[in-house]
Amino acid sequence: MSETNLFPYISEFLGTVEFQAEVIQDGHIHDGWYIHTNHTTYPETILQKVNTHVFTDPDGLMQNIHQITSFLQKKNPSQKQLNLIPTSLRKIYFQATDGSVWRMYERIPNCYSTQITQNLRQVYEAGRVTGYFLKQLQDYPVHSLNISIPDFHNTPKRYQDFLQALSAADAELVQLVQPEIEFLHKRSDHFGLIWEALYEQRLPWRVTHNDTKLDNILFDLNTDQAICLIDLDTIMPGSALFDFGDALRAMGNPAAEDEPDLTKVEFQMPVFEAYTQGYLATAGEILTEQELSWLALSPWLITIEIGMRFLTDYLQGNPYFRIHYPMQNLYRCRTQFKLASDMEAQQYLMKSIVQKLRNGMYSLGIESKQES
Ligand code: GN1
Ligand code: MG
Repeated sequence: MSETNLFPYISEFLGTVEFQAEVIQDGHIHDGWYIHTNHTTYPETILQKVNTHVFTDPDGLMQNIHQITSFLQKKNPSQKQLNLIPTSLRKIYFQATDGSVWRMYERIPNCYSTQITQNLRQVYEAGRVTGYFLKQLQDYPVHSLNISIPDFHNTPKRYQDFLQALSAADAELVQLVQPEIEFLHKRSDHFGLIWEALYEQRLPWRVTHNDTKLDNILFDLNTDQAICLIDLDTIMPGSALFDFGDALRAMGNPAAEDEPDLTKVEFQMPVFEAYTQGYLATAGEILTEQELSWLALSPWLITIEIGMRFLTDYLQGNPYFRIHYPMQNLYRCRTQFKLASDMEAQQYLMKSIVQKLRNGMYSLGIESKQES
């Protein structure tokens, strides 16, 4: 969409302003632009056109974002975070006559996000801010949230979707992905682990972000401290383990998510340690025994789940994740399966790192709550 075509949407939020728009390249789901304007209160903003094929209840989604950001703002007014800019009719989003849904956020100044981990300090910070998010929302009425994407981290359901895509796919494609198919079949008995524990109340329902990869965290340009989580679309009831696992599958990889050369993709144990340390520093005191005991396991399950989603999309002709070249979703899947294999090989070490950090936590007087 060209700049001039954005004017009607921008003016819904900011009135008549002069502006320049810069396309945001890195989201897989929505269209987005940085908007620079001569507006006195909101000179720097982010405009997004919500993908209503993925988010079929945009109103429910926007209510979640509004409620959660307002709640967080009240809890800690000094914490910088994403804030929605209302329309001139005081609505939290704008729905155009063609049905398209638009929203605008204030852009937080002097910060950056990155796709690839630059140092362990940054990783620690990412863990700390994600644990803080969990902790700040521990008394939010979790089941009042709308379900923006049903079954988002329902791994057994994702496996069923994969099997369905497989049975409908071209024989040639199926041939090409034989190793990936086998990889999934071999591990499928374990896919229900977290989801079933949640439903059986062995794990607590929590407000979770559900997309905690590194590029969804803002860092302060001057201090490198993590400021807040962004991309709040998938905030829903879930398990803390979804967020912990998803973060590590993304941060533990020193290469790109679609790196075709798998020798460059290797799960980084120092990243696991630094992230866990940061996460426990904020969330450690509220996690249950069951959550703590699965910290080493959750990155493995979530990594497989997301790899499986990329593979399903590839088999279906890529209707979901935005691609820039035909093989991209298959390459994305392969990096995930490589990371998951590394985690399998290092599961024992991962467990012992969690144990060591937990012992440190106790010695600092931060005790975890027992399972409720
Ligand atoms: C998508 O929107 P984005 O690019 O942050 C996806 C996540 C995946 C991620 C993989 C709503 O996230 O679940 O983990 O791509 N979001 C949705 O990079 O499906
Ligand atoms: Mg997203």
